[in-house]
Amino acid sequence: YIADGREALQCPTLIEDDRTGMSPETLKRAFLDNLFYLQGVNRTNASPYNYYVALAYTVRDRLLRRFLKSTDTYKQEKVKLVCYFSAEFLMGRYLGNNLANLGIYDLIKETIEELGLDFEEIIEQEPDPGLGNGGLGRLAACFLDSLASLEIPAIGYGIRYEFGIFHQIIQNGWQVEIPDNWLRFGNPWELPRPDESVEVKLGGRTEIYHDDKGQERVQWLPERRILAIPHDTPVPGYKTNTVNALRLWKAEASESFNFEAFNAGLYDQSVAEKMDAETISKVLYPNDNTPAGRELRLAQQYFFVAASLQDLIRIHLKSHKNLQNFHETAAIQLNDTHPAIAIAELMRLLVDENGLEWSKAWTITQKTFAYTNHTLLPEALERWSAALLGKLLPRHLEIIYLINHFFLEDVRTWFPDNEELLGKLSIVEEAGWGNKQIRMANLACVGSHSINGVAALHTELLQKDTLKEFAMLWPEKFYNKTNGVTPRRWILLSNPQLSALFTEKIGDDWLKDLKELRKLEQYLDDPEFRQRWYEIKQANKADLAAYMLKTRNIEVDVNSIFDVQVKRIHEYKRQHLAVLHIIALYNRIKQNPHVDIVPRTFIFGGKAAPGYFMAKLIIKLTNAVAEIVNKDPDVRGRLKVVFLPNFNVSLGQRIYPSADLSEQISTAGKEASGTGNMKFAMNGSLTIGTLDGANIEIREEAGAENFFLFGLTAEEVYAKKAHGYEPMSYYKNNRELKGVIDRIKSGYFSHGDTELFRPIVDSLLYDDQYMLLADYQSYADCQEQVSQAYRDRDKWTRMSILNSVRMAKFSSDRTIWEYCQEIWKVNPVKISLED
Ligand code: KOT
Repeated sequence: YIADGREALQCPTLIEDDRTGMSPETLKRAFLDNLFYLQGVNRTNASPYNYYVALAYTVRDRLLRRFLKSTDTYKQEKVKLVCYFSAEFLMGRYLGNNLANLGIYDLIKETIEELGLDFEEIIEQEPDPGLGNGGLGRLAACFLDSLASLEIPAIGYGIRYEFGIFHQIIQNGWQVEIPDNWLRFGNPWELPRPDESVEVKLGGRTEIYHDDKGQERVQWLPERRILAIPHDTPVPGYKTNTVNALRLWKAEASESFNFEAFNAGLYDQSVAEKMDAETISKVLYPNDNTPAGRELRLAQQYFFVAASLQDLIRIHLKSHKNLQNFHETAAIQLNDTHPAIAIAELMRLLVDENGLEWSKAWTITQKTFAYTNHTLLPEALERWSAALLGKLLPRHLEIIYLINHFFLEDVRTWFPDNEELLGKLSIVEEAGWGNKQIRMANLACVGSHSINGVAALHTELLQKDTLKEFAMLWPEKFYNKTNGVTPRRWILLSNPQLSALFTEKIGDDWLKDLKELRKLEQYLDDPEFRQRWYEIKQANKADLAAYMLKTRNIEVDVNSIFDVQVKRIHEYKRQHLAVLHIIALYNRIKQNPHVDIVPRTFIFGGKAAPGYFMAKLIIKLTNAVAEIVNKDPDVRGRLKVVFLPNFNVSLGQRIYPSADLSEQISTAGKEASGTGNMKFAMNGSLTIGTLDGANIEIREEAGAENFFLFGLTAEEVYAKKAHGYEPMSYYKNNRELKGVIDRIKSGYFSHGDTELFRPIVDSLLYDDQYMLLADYQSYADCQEQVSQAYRDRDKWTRMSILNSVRMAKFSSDRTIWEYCQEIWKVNPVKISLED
C-alpha cells in the first residue's frame, strides 16, 4: 500500500474494515454508509450538510484507535499530563485540520471528488466552533495542536458553551449581534462521556465540625449541586499517533435534586432548577481584554475548574494511593486568571476533602499550577468582590483569606514594616466602605510556581510594572514564553499553494520544524521563484476578491495593496488610526483629483464587545468612511474600504494568505503579544507596526529592513504621559491631521450629523489615552514608504519571501517545547499502535 494513506498513518493493522480502511473504495463505502445509516439519507436527497456529517464521521472513525491508545498509554505509563485550563478554546473547523494532521487531505479530497461532490462546499458546511473571543482562545487551540504534534501527553479543559461568540452582521454600518447556536444540528466531533460526569457544588455556607479523631475541621454545606458532563473532542497531532483530548464540560441539573422536587409535586420548580443549572454553560461572555464581573461568569469559571480537578484527582487515584504526589501527575497551566479559582479549589479538595495538612497541600498546589498573564491593561485584571465570591463560594473565600494571611505573614518577616508593599501584594484589596475585592492575578501569582508573559516586551513590563512587587519577591518564578501559532492550520490549511511551493523546493519537513523554511532564502535571487511567489499571492488575493464580491458586493482591484487589519475592535488596537489615515488619503485626492496614489484596498474585520460603545462606534465610523470613499467618483478605484463582517477563524484562513500589508498598530506597551501578526508574516505579508508585543521579535527575525516601523516606543509613551500629553497641540500643528478630524466633525461621513462621531473626536482631542495623535504623522509617513516599496514589485516580493521564511520562532511548536522543558518538565511519549 502506498497510495491508500495507511503509510502516512503509520498504522500497521491489516484490517480493512469500513471504519479504519484507507483505500478509496473503503472510504467511499464508509462515507455512503454514514450518509445512510447515521442520517437516513442517500445520494438522491442528501444536502451538502449531510455530506459534511458523513465525512466527519468517516474521519472521526479513523482517529479513535489512536485516541484510545493515547489515553491508555498515559494511564499505563503514569505519565505527567499537561492540563491546559482555559475558559476559551477557539478551535476553528475540525474537518480540514483533522484531514491535514492525519496526512490524508489529498486522498480524501480526491475520493470525494471521484463521487462527483464538491469538496470545498462540504468543508464550508461545518459551523466554525467559536468558543473563544480572540487571541487568548485561539492560542489555546494552537497549543493543543502543538502538544499533540510534539507527542506530549496533554488535555485541554474548558466549557462546552452552547452559544459561542456571537455572529456579527453589519446593519446600516453598525454591528448587530446574532446568537451563535452552533450545536443546533449536532456535533459529530464530540464524544459525550456521561459515565464520567461529576458534581459541582455552589452557594450555601460553611460549618465547623469535629472528625472521628476529634480534630476541628470545616465543611461546605452547598445550596446547589450541578452535574458536569464531559464531552471529549479528539485532537490529533500532525502525522503522529498521539491524539489528545479537549474535554469540555456541559452543565446539567443533577438528577437527585430534580427528582426530589419532582416527587414533592413541585414539577415546575424542578424544571426551573434544571434550566437554571444549564444556564452555566449556556453562553460565552463576549469580552476580550475586559472582565465581565458577573456572578454567572464566576460560576462558569468555578464550574469547569472544579469538574476538571475532580477528573484529575480521579485519574491520579487510579494509579496512586494518595494525593501526596499529585503534582507529579498533572502540570496545570492557567490561561490567564479565568481559571485561577482552581488554586483555592485544589486547596479545598486536599485539605477539607482529603485531610491533608495545610502546608503540605500548599506545597502540592504551588508545584501544580503555572500562570500565564495575557494583558497589561490594568482595567482588564480580574477582581471579584468578596461579597459576590463569598455568596457563590463561601469556603473558597475563607481559603483565599487563609492563603493571603499566611502569604502576608511571610512577606512581613522578609520585609518588616513595609505596609505599602503588603498592600500591593495582598490578594485582598480594601476598596473602602468594607468593600473588599479579590485580585485574581495576585492569587494566581501566589499559588503558582511559574508566572509568564507572552512576548519579551510584555514579560519585561510585567516585571517592571504590573507585577513588579511579585518580580521583586520571586524573580525566579518569572518566565517569558513568546506566543506562537500552528503552521499546520495557518500555513498548510490556509495557504495550500504556498505550502506546495515550500514542499516542492525543500520537502515537507518544514511542517514539523519551521526552521527548515530558511533553506528557501537560497531562492531569493531566482526570478522564477519570485514570480511564482508573486503569482501565489495574486491568486490568493483573487480568491478573497471573489469572496468580497459575493458577500459584500464590493469589487476590488487585485493589483491594489491589500492592507488588512483583522482583530478584536479595541481602542488600544487603534483601528481608528488606520481610518484617520484613509481619510487623509481621501482628502489628498479631493484636493487634487490627479494626485498619484498607489491603489489600496483597506480591509477591516473584527468584533466589538456588545457593551463596548466606543468599539462599536469605531465599526460604524469605518463603514461610514467606506460608504463615502467607495462611491466617490474622484477616487476612481484608487481607494476601497471594506469591513468584512463576522471575522472568525475560518475567515482568518482566507484573509491571512491574501494580505500584502499587515496592520499591527497598537499603542506601544498595550498589546501583550498579538498572534495575527505572526499568521500574516508567515503567509508573506509585510508588517506596518509599532514596537509592541511580538512585533518587536517579528522585526528582529525578519530583519529591520523588511519591516515598516513607526510610532513611539513604550518608554516614550510612558514619558509623554508623565510630562503631560496634550493631543490638542498635534491637532493644531498638523494641517493634514486637522483636516482629517475636521472632516469627521463636519458630519461629512454621517449625512450631516455632527453628533454621531463626537465621542471619537472628543476622546482624541481631549484625552487620547492611546496616543493616536502623537503617532499619526509617523504612521502616515510610514504608509508612504509602504506605497513606494510596493511600486517595486521585485523588492516587495523579496521582502515578502524573507518575512515568511524567517518566522520559525513563531511556530507554537517552539513555544510549547519551551513550556515543556522549563515550566512543565514533561517529555514526549511515543504512542505505539501495536496491540
Ligand atoms: C481577556 C480578558 C481578560 C484578560 C485578558 C484577556 C485577553 C488577552 N484576551 N485575549 N488576550 C490576548 O491574548 C493573546 C494571546 O496571548 C495576545 O496575543 C494578545 O495580545 C492579548 O490581547
